[in-house]
Parts: sequence; C-alpha cells; structure tokens
Amino acid sequence: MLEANIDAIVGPSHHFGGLGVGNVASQSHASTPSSPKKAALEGLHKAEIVAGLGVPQFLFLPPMRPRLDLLSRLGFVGSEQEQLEQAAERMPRAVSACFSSAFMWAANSSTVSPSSDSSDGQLHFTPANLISSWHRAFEAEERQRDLQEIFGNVDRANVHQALPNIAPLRDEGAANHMRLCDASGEKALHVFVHGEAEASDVRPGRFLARHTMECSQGLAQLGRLQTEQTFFLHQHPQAISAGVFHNDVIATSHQNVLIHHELAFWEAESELERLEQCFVSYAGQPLCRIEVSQAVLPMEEAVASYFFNSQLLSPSQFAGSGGRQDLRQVAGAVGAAESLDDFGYDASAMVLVCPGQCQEIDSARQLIERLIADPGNPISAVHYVSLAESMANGGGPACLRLRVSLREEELAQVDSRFRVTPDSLAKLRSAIERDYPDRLVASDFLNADCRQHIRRATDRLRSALLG
Ligand code: SUG
Repeated sequence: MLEANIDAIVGPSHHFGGLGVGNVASQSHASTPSSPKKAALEGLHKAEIVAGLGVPQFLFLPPMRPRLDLLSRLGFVGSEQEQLEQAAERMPRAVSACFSSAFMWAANSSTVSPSSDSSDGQLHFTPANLISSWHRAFEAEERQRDLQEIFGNVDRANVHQALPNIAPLRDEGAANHMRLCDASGEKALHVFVHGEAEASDVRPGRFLARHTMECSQGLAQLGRLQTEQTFFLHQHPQAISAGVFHNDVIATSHQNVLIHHELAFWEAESELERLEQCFVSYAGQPLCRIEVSQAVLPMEEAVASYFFNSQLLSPSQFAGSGGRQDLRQVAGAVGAAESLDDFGYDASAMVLVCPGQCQEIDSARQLIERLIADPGNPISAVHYVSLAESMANGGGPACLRLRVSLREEELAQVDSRFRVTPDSLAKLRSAIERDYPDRLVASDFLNADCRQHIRRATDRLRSALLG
C-alpha cells in the first residue's frame, strides 16, 4: 500500500471570519486582514515539499464562493447585493460563512477506509457532514463531487454520502481518525476519536465537541471495518476546552508510530493497552507509542506550536515503486535536491513536516530534537514549513491534507490531472500570482468587483490545472 496525500488549495476568498468552533487561533484572528495569495502559495509550497519527499501528492481545487444559497435559505431576499448588505447588518457571520475557504483543511473532508482494510475489498470515502459550524456544512456535497471526480476511475472506489445532518452524528472527518499499520501498509487498525458519546456524561466545559462516537461508529461501518480492527477513544475534555477542536491537534500517527499528548484521551489506558496487544498480533511488530507528557509539552504550547499537527511521512516507502522517479522530477523543481539520497535521509527513516511555530517554541523544538536523536523510533529528520495564513485560522500541515492508502494499481487509476508535478505547480502558481487578492477583509465581500475577482480567480485556477 502507498500513502498518497491530497491537499486542498486555499481559495481566493480566504479570510479570518472567527468562525472556528473551539478554535482559539480562528477566534483570536477574527476580522484581521488576510492574504489569500500568500495563503495559497504557502499551501502549495508545503504540498511541493511532501511531493519532493517522494509521496504521491494530489490536489483538491477550490469550490466556488460565495455560497449565497445560505442567505436565501436564511430568508434574505432581493439581489445579491441587497442580500449581502442585509446579512452584513443583521447576521455578519452568515456573510463570512458564504465566502469561507475552510475547505482548504482537507483532513476534515472525509474518512477513508482503504481496500486492503475493508471486508468488501472496496476503497471507501465518507465525506464529513461538518455540521458543527456555520461555514463548513456545505463542503460535504462539494467534496463528494471532488472525490468522485478524482477517484471515479479507481476500481472499487466507493464515495458515500455524508452521514445525516443531525447533531448526534456530527462528523469532522479524518482529523479524528488514525490508521496504524505495518510497513507493507496491508495490516491496519483504525482508531476513531470522539469528543462526545450519547452514553457518556464526559463533555468539554467550554466548547462544543465537534465529533461524536455515534458518527465514528457509522464511519467504521460504512468503511466496512471489522469490530476487532476498530478502536473508539474519547477525547480528553480538558484538551477540547484548551482549544483542541480535533484529535489531530493533540495526536498523530503514521504506520506503526502513534504520538499523543498525555491529555489527548479520556481514561484510555485499557483501550490503549488493547490497541498495543492487537497491533502486535495483527501487524507482527510492536506499536511505537510515544506519549508526550504535560511537563515536556504543556497543553497550551501543544496548541500554540501545533506540534501534533505535523505530518509524519516515510519517503522510503516509495523506493522502487515509481515514487523515486517522481521525486527526482519534483525535487529538481523544488531546487532542493536531485534525489532522495541528496536529502540525506536514511532509507528506513520517517520525516516530520512541522509548522514553523514549533521551531520558535522551545518546548516543541526540544521535543522534536529529542525524537530525532532517539534511536528507539524511526523519526530522523524534520522540515519546518511556514503556513502563517492557515495557522492563523487553526490549520497546520496535517489539516491541509487527506491521506489515502492505495494499492499501486489503484494509484495508477487516480485522475493524474490532479497530481502535483513541476508543470502543474508552475501553472497553479502563476494563476495564483495573477488572480488571487493580496489582502482581504470581510467588508470587501460587499463590493461587487471583489466578488467578481473571487469568482474569476476560482474559474481560472481550475482551467490552469485541468485545461
Ligand atoms: O474547522 N478553521 C478550521 C480549521 C480546521 C483545522 N483542521 C484540522 N485540525 N484538521 C476549523 O475550525 C476558521 C475559519 C474562519 O474563522 O474564518 C476555520 O474554519
């Protein structure tokens, strides 16, 4: 199995609406000016780095904004201009929601069950309903279409409808799901993390828990996962109250490595023990579980640095699979190296792609240095990436991507127009440089020229990639 990544390109209406539920970065940047151009270029650069490590890297295009249907459904009437002006006065959050670029956080787009893991041998995608917040629920049908477009020709790929839009089934996608597997990627266990369960009184004090256990159960069933392969962990309410609105802000995983904060899960010791035992018998190797204590990385610094939202990648898994060829191509374009070996990585190593904030916060940087120096885990290198615009809305490197484990023959059937190549990167960059706004605040949405600019940029970006 090969782990492909799909990153969502930031849209031209990216702004700081303060809409992220329980998301302290989004709330603290509300109404400050954004730069859609900078945001999109930062995101592409991150995707380029990952592609440069030999990971098959694909892209989701931005869907069209504004979604004025939200305003009509809220009873605003008249022309587009009139509806927006009324809404700006009476319900400004609705205006911001219509122009949201939150689809850029692809980790929330869906949950994936690879064909190697499902009992029916199908590759399952379930788009997340994202009903916890104003601005994200319309992403579900948009992503269902995108997944269909990209994976439509993959044998036995099955794109489901999102779970029903009812509060007990609140779903935030792969940000609350971790797939642990052996080096071949064939033997996998699935860990789902929820913030609320109907049968439990454990609830966060300050913020709404965005993902429920009942939704996770539905996702596991739709993905045709067996009971013995699935684990359901309850997120620690203290973490949610501290601004950990998704599990990927407090835990991360890749292959046999699971890194989590000591306050990531609620009373999970026995479930984690069962997970470790199961992993050994399933994958034939021990799980490398790294628990980060509060003393090493206090919760506030975990949230400020977004260490757990780093991407953990195995460049070497693609050796001999055609991935290396890609790497040479892309690495050349990045100008960073001619081949994987020139990056100086050991062939069995894992690489962390961390937010730049981790470099600035001592506790996070020291933790990373210790992880790299420790021969007891496979992590042996780090790349720091600057994602200032996305981070200011609470989205780090891992939020921007969806992981999809594929067989080689499935990978070959994915629509290659969506794959990152030096050529596609160059076309996208020049479209973004030309068409994306340099600066945006929510009041700009009342300007008809600005709306036209956003629509044209979205159309031209699609043409730049697909012709
Ligand atoms: O849903 N921010 C997103 C960030 C999502 C991060 N994703 C993962 N952790 N996987 C959210 O809270 C802010 C939008 C605004 O305020 O304009 C926002 O939606």
